[in-house]
Amino acid sequence: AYHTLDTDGIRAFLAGVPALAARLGGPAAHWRIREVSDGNLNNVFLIDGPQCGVCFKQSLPHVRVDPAWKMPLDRTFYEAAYLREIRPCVGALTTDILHFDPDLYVLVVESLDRHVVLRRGLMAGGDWPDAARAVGEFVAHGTFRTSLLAAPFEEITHRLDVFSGNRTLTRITVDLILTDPYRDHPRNHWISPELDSIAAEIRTDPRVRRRVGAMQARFLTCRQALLHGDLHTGSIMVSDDDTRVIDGEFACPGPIGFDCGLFIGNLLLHLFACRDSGGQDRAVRNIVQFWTSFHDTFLELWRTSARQDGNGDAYATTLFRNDPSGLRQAQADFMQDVTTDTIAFAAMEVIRRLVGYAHVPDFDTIPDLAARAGRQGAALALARDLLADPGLVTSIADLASLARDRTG
Ligand code: SR1
Ligand code: MG
Repeated sequence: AYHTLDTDGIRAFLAGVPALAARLGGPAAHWRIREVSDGNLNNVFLIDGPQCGVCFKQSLPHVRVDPAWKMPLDRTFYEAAYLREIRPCVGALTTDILHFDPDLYVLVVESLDRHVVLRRGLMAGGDWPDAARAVGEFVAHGTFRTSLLAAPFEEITHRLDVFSGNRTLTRITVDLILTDPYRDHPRNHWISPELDSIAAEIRTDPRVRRRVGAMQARFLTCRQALLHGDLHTGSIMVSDDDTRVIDGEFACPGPIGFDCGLFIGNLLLHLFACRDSGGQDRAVRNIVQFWTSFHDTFLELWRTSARQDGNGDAYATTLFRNDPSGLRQAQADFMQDVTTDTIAFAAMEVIRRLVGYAHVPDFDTIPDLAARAGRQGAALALARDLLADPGLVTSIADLASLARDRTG
């Protein structure tokens, strides 16, 4: 019997789960309950007890920020499934799942109340020198270990098939990221008329259309690994000495470059929103550090698996046992494909966050609307060029330095 819980309901719910009540400690009446809902979809509360805190998340039967947009409740089921699948792969780079209630679609995880959301921290001018490296490690471990490089196809397809059922949120991704910005749709919006012409150019350029079509097919047909599916800077919590990836409700099988592209796309948005050169330098450094960490960790996992006669069915160890240079070339080819996907998905993330449905607040730090539109237009022009000309940049280092040049 699903119903949306208010603070009294949350208190009663937690008191009724012995392990959670014991974790919080003390009498339930003493628990402090705060709503911290920040994303577009769910209700989120932090509950502090005398001993410990927990984070409570509940699906709503609609989009949180748009109650007229009705939506099935299954997203916390997939987030719980993702945490169960990924936590053994990435350890403390994500949160520990404490409880899932399949009737109320309630997910309870450990509380990160000494952390801040990376996007908000970056907007305030903060610097977390280790965060991008940690996110790269998260993506490398999470994707390698759920790919056919790591285990036989029977095991991997069985694990990925669960997430093929995440149709509600995959539909959101297909519409909001991969389709709507490239057609006339009432969900698309932007404030500044200065963006009209670049938005129109993006829709009418036949080279962009061909590339977007190819990336739609890539997202929907390339079941390379289990993806987080919504890896933007609002899905990352940071403290001085800790980084966690949260909010895995969009988890689905897909191309690894989709996760990398969304993260880099959001760092590009932050770069274009930064007006001081120190902030721009940090944004570029974060892009390069993320990629280096992802790339090096992924390949190290692959090499280790090959040395230990890993039993993945793709790039099977037996093929390369006496051919180390062949393995190195195969790895380079594989990574070039991931790089190409990453650049295209990063461009598509930039576009959808500026002229699609779900915008990002990064540019709100520029109070002058004309100046803001100038920066947004420059980000859109870069994204358009990246999609129109796949040869414009072929490495993430070149992408970061071209973006830096384009910030003026
Ligand atoms: C209706 S959901 C809009 C966006 O919010 C989520 O965080 C995802 O990014 C989704 O595309
Ligand atoms: Mg989210």
